[in-house]
Amino acid sequence: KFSLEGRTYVIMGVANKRSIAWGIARSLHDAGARLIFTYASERFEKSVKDLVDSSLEEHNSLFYECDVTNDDAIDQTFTAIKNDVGVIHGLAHCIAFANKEELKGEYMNASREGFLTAHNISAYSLTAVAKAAKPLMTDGGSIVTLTYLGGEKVVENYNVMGVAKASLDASMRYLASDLGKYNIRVNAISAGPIRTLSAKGVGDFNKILKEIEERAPLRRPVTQEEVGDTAYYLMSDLSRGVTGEIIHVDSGFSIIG
Ligand code: 0WD
Repeated sequence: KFSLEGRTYVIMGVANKRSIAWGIARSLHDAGARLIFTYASERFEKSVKDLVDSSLEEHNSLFYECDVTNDDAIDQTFTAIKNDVGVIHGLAHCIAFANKEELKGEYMNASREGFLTAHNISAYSLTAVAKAAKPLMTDGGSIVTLTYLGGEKVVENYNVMGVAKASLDASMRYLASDLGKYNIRVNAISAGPIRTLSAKGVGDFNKILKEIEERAPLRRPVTQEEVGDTAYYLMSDLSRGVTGEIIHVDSGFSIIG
């Protein structure tokens, strides 16, 4: 139930060693999984490969470019993965983007273009990659996406990204409904705030972290490793009865009113 040996997982969204996707990669690697990394553009290729080579012992990882705004790129990536490994057992979708100017002030000022960009990259991409990954999950599978409290409640400055996360959460449930008959599960992890490249774009991020230290039941922020271990649970057979669920890995902050 615990080992992921003999299994292959696609990890989308490692930008650097602070990325939540990287915490997931390490947990799955430690459990014996083979990993496939995708990155948004050539710009990230060397840094992702160097990070994997220098940090993961005895890995036989594969690497592919995949810009999730491009349907052809998604098709090409999953066709290449199918040709190279055949079957995959899961996919971690750790991708989001909104223009920085949308992540401060009032939500009402969201531009049409900013709204569409955030939804395109942060929400629609899950549906597009789930569809492309399905034919490779012939032994069943587990798809995990990363969401945030800002999709359930109003979080200051999160604005259009919160609305995109609400769309992501709903997409996750509809996909869980579609894919359950193929024994493919789809779940989300709602992570507490973690200082990453993406988090830098959110206005007053320090204030958000401080509030966690003061008010979250565990009185501390969560780490990439903690999110990684929950992803490991969701990828493993331990969670075989769980689908369409949002698991909060947030020091309990979401229960506080
Ligand atoms: O506090 C936080 N950091 C939280 C993050 C709290 C709760 C949730 N999350 C979510 C984010 O919204 C996102 O969905 O976790 C996910 C991962 O975010 P992260 O680890 O905080 O951020 P970062 O390290 O910047 O990774 C974001 C990835 C990058 O990776 P790659 O190597 O693939 O480029 O999203 C990528 C971004 O470049 N990305 C894209 N990937 C493919 N196609 C695209 C794109 N068009 N745009 C952005």
